[in-house]
Amino acid sequence: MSTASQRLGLASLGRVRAGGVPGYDPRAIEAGIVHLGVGAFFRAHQAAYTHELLQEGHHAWGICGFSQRSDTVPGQLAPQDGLYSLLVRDAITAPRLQVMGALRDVRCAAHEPETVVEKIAAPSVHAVTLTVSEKGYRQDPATNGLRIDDEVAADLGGQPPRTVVGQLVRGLQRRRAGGGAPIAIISCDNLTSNGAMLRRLVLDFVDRLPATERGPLGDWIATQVAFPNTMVDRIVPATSERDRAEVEELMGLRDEGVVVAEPFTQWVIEDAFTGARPPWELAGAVLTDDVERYERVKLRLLNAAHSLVAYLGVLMGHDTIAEAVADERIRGAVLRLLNDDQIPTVTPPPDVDLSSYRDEVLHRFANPALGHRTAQVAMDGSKKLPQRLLGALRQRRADGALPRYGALLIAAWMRALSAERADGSIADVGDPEGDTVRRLLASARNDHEAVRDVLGIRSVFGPDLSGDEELVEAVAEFYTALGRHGVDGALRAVGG
Ligand code: CS2
Repeated sequence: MSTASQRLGLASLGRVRAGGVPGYDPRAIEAGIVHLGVGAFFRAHQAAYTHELLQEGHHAWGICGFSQRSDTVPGQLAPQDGLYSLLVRDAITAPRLQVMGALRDVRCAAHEPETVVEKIAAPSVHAVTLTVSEKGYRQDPATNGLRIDDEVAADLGGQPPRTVVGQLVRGLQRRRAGGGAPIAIISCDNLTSNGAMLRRLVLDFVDRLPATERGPLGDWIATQVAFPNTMVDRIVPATSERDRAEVEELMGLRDEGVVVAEPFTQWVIEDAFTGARPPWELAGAVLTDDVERYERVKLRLLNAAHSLVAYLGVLMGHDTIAEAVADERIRGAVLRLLNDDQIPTVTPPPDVDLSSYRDEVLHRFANPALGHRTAQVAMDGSKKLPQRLLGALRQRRADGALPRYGALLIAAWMRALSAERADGSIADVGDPEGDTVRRLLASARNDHEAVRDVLGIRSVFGPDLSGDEELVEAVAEFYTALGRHGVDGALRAVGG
């Protein structure tokens, strides 16, 4: 039996056997960035861009990162002095390994709400980046404003903040009181106009504060705080124990914080800052006035296709995205979704050719080395579909078209939430609306009624879609076909 390897950390960095190590001294960098949501995507994306800046000598741009509720990532990285490795995998070349040193401090916001506020207020900090997932923002889709649930109400009442928007506002409030240096708040989640949306939620929170507390905070935020829109792209599967073992083998050190990613990476950031900003363009990020068109292309092509591959894959028993997209039936359906229903709704930026983009997306999904699980992409569909599918679907309906593959995607999501496996257990597709959907499905008298009821969930489908009889019919037809004849039967029905 081999003895346990030594843990990755500053003291053991010199012993890294294979892979790159930081060309800078992580102890000597300053944390000019605060990040909320230190999951795998952030560590393989924004932190990797920031690592490149540090390699170039821009030492003011280290990151102080916070998880929201979970101790897992702080528990993995604190004993490693914030160091972790990024393993880039593709089908052809050997995996590439790089130790990242950009994350200088990793904490859990739930345990240290005061530290989050203090860091956002610190004059040495110029940017707050966020990857808190679609549901982390607590947007009310009926109003596009903040959803005032119990936790938001408690944050408004002045408790140490537990919600993302509460943390931002309390941090900004203190920052203004302490001199008011400008700052950028940069959402890096897959949401339409993510910056504008977050700005609105922040101002909504401020508006609800008692007048004595609010003072001129809203005006200051409106002029001094930038909320650039961004488009982020890199496929980052959840890390498995096998990945950690492989890194240990390659590196000769144990790294609990390994993240795995594909080679492709893209970051488009709206060039709308009010103060100093990290020069991420040196690491390949694109700064532009026109993020929206990039973001539309990405959400409506890559993310929508991903969801269809994931739900059909879950229903057909394909464990990974690569396996699912290698199935000609799924691949064919995805191409139809993109060509018929999604591509007609986007106007690409001048440097993007939609057919090449589509083909590249399918090629990226096919990367067999990633082990990206269908169940991971299938998660939280009720929060994802409005962003990636329903906007395009509404646009097609307004043009008089019936997006059949879009309807199939809704039907497949509904089936996946209630899908029985061979052993009779329910497939484990996590979704905040999962219980509601299952309840509605169980109480409906027939599939048509079931679909109408589910499309009546306003927080997902808005006030309009359940009244769209033609759409309800199409979703119901495919939902029935999925239940009776499986994916093959449904694909026959969709194909007409
Ligand atoms: C995926 C995304 O899990 C999902 O819903 O569609 O996380 C996708 O991998 C990224 O957006 C790629 O940039």
